[in-house]
Amino acid sequence: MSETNPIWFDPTLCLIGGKWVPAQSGETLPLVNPSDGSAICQIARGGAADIDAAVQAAQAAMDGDWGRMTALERGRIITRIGQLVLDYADRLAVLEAMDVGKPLTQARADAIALARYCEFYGGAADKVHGQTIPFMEGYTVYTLREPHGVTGHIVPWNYPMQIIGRSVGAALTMGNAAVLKPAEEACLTALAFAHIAMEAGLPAGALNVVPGIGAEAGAALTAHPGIHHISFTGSVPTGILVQTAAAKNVVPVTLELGGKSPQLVFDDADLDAALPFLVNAGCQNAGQTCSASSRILVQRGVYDEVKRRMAEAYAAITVGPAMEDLRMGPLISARQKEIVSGFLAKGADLTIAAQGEVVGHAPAEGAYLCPTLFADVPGDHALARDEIFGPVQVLIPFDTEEEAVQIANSTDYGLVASIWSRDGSRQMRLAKKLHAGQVFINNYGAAGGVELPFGGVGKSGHGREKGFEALYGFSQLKTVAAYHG
Ligand code: TXE
Repeated sequence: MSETNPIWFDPTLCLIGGKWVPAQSGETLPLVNPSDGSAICQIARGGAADIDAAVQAAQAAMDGDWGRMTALERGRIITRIGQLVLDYADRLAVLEAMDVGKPLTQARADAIALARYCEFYGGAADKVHGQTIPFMEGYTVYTLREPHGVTGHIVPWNYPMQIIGRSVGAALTMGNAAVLKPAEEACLTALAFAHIAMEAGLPAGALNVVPGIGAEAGAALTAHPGIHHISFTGSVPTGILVQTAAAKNVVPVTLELGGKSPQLVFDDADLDAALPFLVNAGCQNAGQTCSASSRILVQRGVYDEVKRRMAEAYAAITVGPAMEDLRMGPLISARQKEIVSGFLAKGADLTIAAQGEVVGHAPAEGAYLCPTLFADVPGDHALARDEIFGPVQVLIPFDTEEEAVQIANSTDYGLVASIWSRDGSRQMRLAKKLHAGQVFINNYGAAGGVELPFGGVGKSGHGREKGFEALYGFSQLKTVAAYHG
């Protein structure tokens, strides 16, 4: 690699059993920079044979040194990976910005979050305890938390570092050996993370990385009989394919499938506090966030003011190349721009309250789109129900608390929700009523909080990641009943 090339490793290789090797087919895929449409580099086009080799290498690690390590030793390695990620944070941020198109500051925040996952999980490794259970006379009964074995991780392109941290980090912490299939659109930081993990002393085979196309490497991973748990983050249709393939091997899955997360703003809300969260939760990462808040439900008494202030904020948003570190970068790809543009066309009958601006010098080949705020949107409109996964938010007016809950709960999804109100009773009441895996009160945490259990209900998926719940999810409970008289 040349000195000016920010990629400090060979991106065309897979990591299998501690060795960096090309795909067995010898084939590669292009990685495209969404800021200008240019080719970044080639990556391996892994296939079923590479996945099979990776699963075997992972199983060998489970049967070898990695499988014999104590929780304390594993925790030290994961913590050391986190420390190295901090050392590499600036370089990781450049890779993520280039690959995903997210502004440099957001990419750096993702690198810090990756480190934070490693710190949190690493520190927790020896604190996941079993129970002793009172039982019949003459017995001692206790539980053990054991790894599943070989875990498969299919990661999307929107937050590669964060999702690898929360999923692979937790799996390794609990002593599983992981096979990671990053997204074909963005996988530089997955490869970088693997290099860093090896540098930190992770034993060979504990982490294996096979880039490739979803229908090839991804499908091979989910169907492989040597996999004992699958963690998937992505779309609903692909999640269904993953769960179906896993069911054939009776393998547990964690699915995180996005959402249509609402923020409920009541007349008594502190609007000064709410405004930045209302806008940012829709615009962060150009709206390509599983927990993006794409629906803003506002009570009539403050509706006009919220609309006016959000419109002002939108008009000030500038969109441009990731390296310029503006408020927003391009979407991940021309394909994603097409998907989001399709939704914008469906909104032709709606009122646009405001749009941001793509800077004039943004390359025409980049996947840029103006962020758009729609006003007065009926709760049953396609733009108010479907996940758009782009910089689009809808404002929906409501009159009563009951109506707000009904609209909030009316989509197929249930990932995150927030309540903006000073009324404590209402906060508690609605926290229970809202269909969501996470409810924020007077704040909103899109993709934040490594300590906070995270996951959805309904079509947002099932299983919980982050926090100690992730460690429970990446382990299985064994009950030991000893009779000693
Ligand atoms: O998702 P896919 P795509 C949603 C979002 C977006 C839409 C399409 O609405 O517009 O999905 O994005 C791998 N077996 N989200 O096409 O197909 C693929 O290689 C196994 C929400 O990128 O779900 C990639 O690694 N794996 C979401 C990963 O699945 C397969 C994040 C995600 O791709 C596979 C991303 C198969 N048959 C998109 N096909 C979120 N929850 O944050 C693909 N893959």
